[in-house]
Amino acid sequence: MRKFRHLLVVITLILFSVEGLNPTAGQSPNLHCVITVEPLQPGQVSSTTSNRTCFNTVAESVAFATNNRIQLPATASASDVSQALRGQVGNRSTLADIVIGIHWDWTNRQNASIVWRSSVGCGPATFTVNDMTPNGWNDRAESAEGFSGCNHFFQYEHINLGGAVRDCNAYCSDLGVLNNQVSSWRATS
Ligand SMILES: [Ca+2]
Ligand SMILES: [Ca+2]
Repeated sequence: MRKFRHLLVVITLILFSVEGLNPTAGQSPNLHCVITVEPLQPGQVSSTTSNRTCFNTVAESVAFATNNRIQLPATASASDVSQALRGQVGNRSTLADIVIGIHWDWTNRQNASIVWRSSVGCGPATFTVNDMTPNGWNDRAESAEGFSGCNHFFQYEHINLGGAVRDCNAYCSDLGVLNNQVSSWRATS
């Protein structure tokens, strides 16, 4: 029994020390995540998505998302980020480093975010994520922005592009009745 207790203590210490590696642990860490999304292929109902990689600041998440093409100070605001992304060059890359859209937890690009990136922008490609639950973003977004030719960033109330829909065009500062309701999305040129 004592051995088990020791084991538990060791496991707990390991978990705490991993958390302790995070320099800003305790200050809402890892709020800003990046997911790679593949272009929708013929016959697919949803794009293939990667696991999330998360950071403490949106400057870090965007640097990661763009393979360091866009590097901003840690204090960069969400609108600084948006402006930098609007100026990103090209819409096709050998790397999955093109940001195609961002969802924000609150209105006006505030609080946590999820950055969607790919190797190509909209036009050459379209994107559909038919269920945001595995990405941790079901019924969460309150603002949304499309980039890289994704001029129609559709937000849907339910999974599988169901229920009410809103086309954000380039940007929805406030998803209105769809606040904390969005469960799937589609991006096209
Ligand atoms: Ca929210
Ligand atoms: Ca929903």
